Amino acid sequence: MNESIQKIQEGIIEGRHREIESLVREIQEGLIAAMNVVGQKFSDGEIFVPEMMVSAMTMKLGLNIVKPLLTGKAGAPKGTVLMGTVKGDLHDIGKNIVVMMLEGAGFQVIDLGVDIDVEKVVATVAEIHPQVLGLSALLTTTMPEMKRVIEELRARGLRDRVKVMVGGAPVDAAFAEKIGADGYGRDAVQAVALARSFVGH
Ligand code: B1M
Repeated sequence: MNESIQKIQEGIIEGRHREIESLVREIQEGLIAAMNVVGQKFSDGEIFVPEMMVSAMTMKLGLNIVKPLLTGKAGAPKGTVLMGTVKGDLHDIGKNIVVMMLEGAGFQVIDLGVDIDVEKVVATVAEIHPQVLGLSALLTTTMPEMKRVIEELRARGLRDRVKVMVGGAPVDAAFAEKIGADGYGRDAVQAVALARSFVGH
């Protein structure tokens, strides 16, 4: 068995949570680096959308293999996180990693998927009362949807009932603050830390 996978398994079995986070971060960084190469080739006109899709599908297959390692813990859920990629945006690889890591950390995650409109997000918050709402965006053109969700939560009197965390490659802490989110996760590990801080675990 690959040495890093074996270390991860041992870490999970023995509950060494500090170590596991850095090991999983290494794997994630490896996956993201590969997708960055794909993105660069796309920007340089060396590959086109079909090739980018094949790489994305390949990455998803890889993630499916890693998933059991990331979501192995049992016990009472730490809290509920509602997740989704915003309207107009179909990118879900990063969101799916965040979902897996949150599940692995003991959260119950309701994943609305991609291209989720504001109304759907807000209606689901009203219905299931999650402690945390996580929004992902990969396109600069779809980032404003995050602000719309927050504004709509405010308009319906729901803003104080849920912590909002945002993430995705073009998003940063300054943007999160500007739109009135409660936090920004640079990667899945930070997203888990943030969700934990929101629910007090
Ligand atoms: Co698209 N795409 N894409 N794409 N794509 C980018 C994002 C792009 C940067 C490529 C480029 O030009 N270099 C560019 C955006 C430019 C911009 O907005 N300025 C781009 C474009 C232009 C497009 C299209 C418009 C192309 C076209 O059709 N002409 C189109 C748009 C479709 C749409 O969404 N409406 C499009 C389509 C696609 C595919 C469908 C082919 C495919 C997506 C498949 C899928 O997701 N199921 C795809 C892909 C694969 C990419 C790249 C190559 C890789 C994205 C990725 O999966 N990264 C991307 C280039 C790049 O980023 N290098 C690109 C790996 C992933 C693990 O990282 O998503 O950042 P990431 O997630 C991280 C963190 O950001 C964070 O944690 C994750 C794990 O560490 N995170 C969160 C993410 N969400 C979080 C939420 C949190 C917290 C942390 O809290 C809630």
